[in-house]
Amino acid sequence: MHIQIERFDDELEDLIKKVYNNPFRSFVKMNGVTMSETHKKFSDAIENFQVRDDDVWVCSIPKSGTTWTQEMVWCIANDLDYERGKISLTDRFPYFDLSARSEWPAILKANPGIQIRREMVDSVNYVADLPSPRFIKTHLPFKFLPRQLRTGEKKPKIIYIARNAKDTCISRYHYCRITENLQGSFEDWCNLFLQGGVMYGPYWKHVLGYWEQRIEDNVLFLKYEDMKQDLPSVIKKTATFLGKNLTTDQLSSLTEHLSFESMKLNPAANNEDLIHLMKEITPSKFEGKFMRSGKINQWKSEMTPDMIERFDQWTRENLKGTGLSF
Ligand code: PPS
Repeated sequence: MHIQIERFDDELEDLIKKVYNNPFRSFVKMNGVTMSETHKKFSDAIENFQVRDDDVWVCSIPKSGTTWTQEMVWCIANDLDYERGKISLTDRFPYFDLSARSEWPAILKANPGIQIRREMVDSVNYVADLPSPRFIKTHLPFKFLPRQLRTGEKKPKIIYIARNAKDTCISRYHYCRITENLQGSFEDWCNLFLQGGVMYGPYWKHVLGYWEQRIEDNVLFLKYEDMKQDLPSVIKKTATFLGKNLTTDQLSSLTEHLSFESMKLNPAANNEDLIHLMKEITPSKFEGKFMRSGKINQWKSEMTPDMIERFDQWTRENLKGTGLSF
């Protein structure tokens, strides 16, 4: 994939600088997407990554329910092996592009006391070396995926999880406030999100990039809202997609295992260690948990009517004629 770097327009550049006050963050517009500058260093390795047909990929834009989907997929694919599920999800289901999103060597140099794992600095090679079947998380837009995935040369299972844009924006704001020491107001953040200045944005390009792939046999497109509304149905659909059958008892135990309350208390899946690490790297005055609210329609109480209208208008424009709705 040929990487082309362009300038952000001045207004967006200023907003990015205002909102992110993080010495370890530097964003560029790469092939039309807001990406970490670090991505450039890994783009060849990602492009040429050797995909396997028995891989299972969970893809999303951050804060769409990735962790929830990963835990669901892993449990189904591993016949509900809750004992092995006590191993951290980070190990069971590593984050493919983790090293491409942050300047880990600079972070380590500035914070010699912190524990950085190999997959943070070299996630692509780390995942490459794992035995099959590999369970792989990525936030990369479809067009940034390894060539063998994009071209269909290899056909692993790909599960994309999407969430209402307003709730995704809110969830990401709270998360980044804790882990990135965000500056600026919530309104600034929403403006940044709408303008595509939040990493991996523009938001709808990411979602639609995968939505267009849903016709492929190896792609399953899920929505957070459906998981909230009827988790057993989504579990069944995912099990069928993964070629697994669940008994009624298994379905009910997995529904319980994946409830927000259970996952919040599950140290292998609640990402508390991640929040702790990020806070060590970029101290922030804000406190909070990764498993924060787990609700739909948060926007009703968190956004002004004017902001809601702007998001809705933008959503209508972007989804017109696509067949996708939220
Ligand atoms: S990340 O950092 O991109 O991997 O984050 P991601 O996992 O995509 O999204 C985090 C949000 O998902 C919520 N979550 C859940 N909601 C309902 N039920 C369960 N079991 C669950 N697990 C995670 C999590 O709370 C974040 O949403 P918010 O709205 O912030 O609570």
